[in-house]
Amino acid sequence: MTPVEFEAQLEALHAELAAANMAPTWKYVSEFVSRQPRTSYRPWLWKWHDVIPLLMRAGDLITPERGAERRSMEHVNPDLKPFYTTSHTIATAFQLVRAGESAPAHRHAAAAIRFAAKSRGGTVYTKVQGERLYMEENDLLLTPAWTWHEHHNETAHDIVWLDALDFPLVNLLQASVFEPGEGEVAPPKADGHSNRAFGLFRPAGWAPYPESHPLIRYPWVEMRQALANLAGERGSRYDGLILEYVNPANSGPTLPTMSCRAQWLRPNEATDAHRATSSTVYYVIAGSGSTVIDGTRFDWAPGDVFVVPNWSWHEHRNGDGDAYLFSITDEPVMKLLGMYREQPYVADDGSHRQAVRAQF
Ligand code: GTQ
Ligand code: FE2
Repeated sequence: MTPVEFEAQLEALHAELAAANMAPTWKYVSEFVSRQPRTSYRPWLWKWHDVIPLLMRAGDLITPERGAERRSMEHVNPDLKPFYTTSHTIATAFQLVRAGESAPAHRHAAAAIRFAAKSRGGTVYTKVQGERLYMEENDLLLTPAWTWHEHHNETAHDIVWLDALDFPLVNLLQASVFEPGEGEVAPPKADGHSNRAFGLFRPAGWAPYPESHPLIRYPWVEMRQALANLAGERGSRYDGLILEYVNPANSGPTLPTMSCRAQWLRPNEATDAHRATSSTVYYVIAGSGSTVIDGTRFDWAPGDVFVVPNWSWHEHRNGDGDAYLFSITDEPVMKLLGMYREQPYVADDGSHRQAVRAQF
């Protein structure tokens, strides 16, 4: 066989394989199993001051009476527009519930968390499986997969919170289910039921401890105090003092698909860079600083939201005050599936911090 004949026969074979819905691994193996994780989207940052005026305009235009089930706005990564998602596994949104409004009960396969970004407290709550979870500012509430949830604001003030859902992952797995609620969706429970019965202490043998997510409200005052108690510690070289919101039933992550964390960056603290196969969305609770992601510096201030894609180098640099970040990561998914990997960053000169090439 001459080289020319060989090429012709190979090309003919490839064409017939394609026609038979087969693909030659010898040609495409690097498409199937790439040498490094491939990330299909870029880091991005949404400024509070750009986004909130839009949410307020929706507050006037979109009302429950006009059939809006929820008044929330998704943070859509410019590279993930067809999916309306923030990272490839997590979608965050800001939701506005005006004074006196409520949003009806529903449940879905996608799990959700709410972080009460702007609340003046009082009778504003999400009812989860019949239990009212009140929202003081910066509290974390959980709506685990397939739990009934409805929102109520009985105060005289508007509330804005951050939603995070795992629907990108649910949709990738083609497992989405949604059910609207009608009438009483779950037997009512007393206020504080979960935290009293299933929090730090549990009934010893005389009442069931069945719920896979017993704790569904995490007050900010307690997280803030827990961080303050660690003031003398160095913390993580990549994140400073960072704590995970734990599921007390199994000491595992907040939810099977999303781990929530809060971190305290002390004045002028600068962390080392690393990357991991997980992706993370951050919400800035307080303070201002920057995060360098793959050589681009993202400056953040209170209320801003930014996404660190999977396998992207990132490090945090705080300003000269205290900073607090809240974050949601898909790390538990990757760990559960045995796909979690991380790598420390080392520059040619041995430094663990990135050179900044561009500024967002
Ligand atoms: O509040 O139940 O941002 O179901 C997206 C889907 C919020 C909610 C979102 C939802 C909700
Ligand atoms: Fe929902």
